[in-house]
Amino acid sequence: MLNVEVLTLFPELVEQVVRHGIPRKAVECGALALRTRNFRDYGAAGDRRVDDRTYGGGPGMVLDAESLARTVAAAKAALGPAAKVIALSPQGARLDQHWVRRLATETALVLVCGRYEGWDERAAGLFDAEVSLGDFVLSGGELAAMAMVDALARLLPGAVGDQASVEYDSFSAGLLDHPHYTRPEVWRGAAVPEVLLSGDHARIARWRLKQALGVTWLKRPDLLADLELSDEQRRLLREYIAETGMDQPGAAAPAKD
Ligand code: 9WO
Repeated sequence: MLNVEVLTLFPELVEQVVRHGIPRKAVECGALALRTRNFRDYGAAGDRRVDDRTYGGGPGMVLDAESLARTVAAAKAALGPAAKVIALSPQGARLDQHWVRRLATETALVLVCGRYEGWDERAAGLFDAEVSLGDFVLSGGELAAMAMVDALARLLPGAVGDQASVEYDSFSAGLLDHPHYTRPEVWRGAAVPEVLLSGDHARIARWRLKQALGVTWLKRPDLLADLELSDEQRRLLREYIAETGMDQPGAAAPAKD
């Protein structure tokens, strides 16, 4: 059971994440609880004001440290002192599936969503970690927090009907996903690979692993560099490279004559 509190000026935005799909199922089956807490209910000035002008001048406002600290304290009082406090910001460490897997084993998380130009730097000591989805700026941390909740929800036991589909998913082995096909067998002249129609499950599994290795080699050689491939995986990748006639990571397919 994972308890998540999201601290935000836009609670109704964040609550949307559990209205659909896997996050909704995770809540329904009791694997996930999502609550929001509005900084405005903890305004340090005694009113609903939680932002102030920046020292040093310039445009823009920042969340003041005391309002943020009070909101975090209320969240920790609700969730218990073991709750990890994570801020979403472009300054954070890059979130990846390793991080998501580790966070999914926690019992309580507080996700802090900044707005405006961010928060008073003196409040950053309240965070156990700062996390970023990538090198871009949003108008606030909410969409990043929602993405995190979604990524966490699908790892919680019970949330995904077929747990095998989580295990075999993209990134489960540090690889990109293999290609997928559905009906019809021939679409605009393009046929489904014969092996997928064979009913030979061992052969299909081998083909899929080979494709996953090959696609990762082509599109994300950096991911492959982080892996220790087994002898079998090496052999499959060599086969993929031989079959597709490409011998350089990132190389385009040679022109067919
Ligand atoms: C605003 C800004 C304005 C001019 C130049 C640089 C600037 N940076 C920011 C900024 O970082 N604003 C943040 C808005 C303050 C914290 C919450 N906000 C946020 C979070 N924007 N983007 C994220 C985010 C979070 C996770 N992954 C990617 C982006």
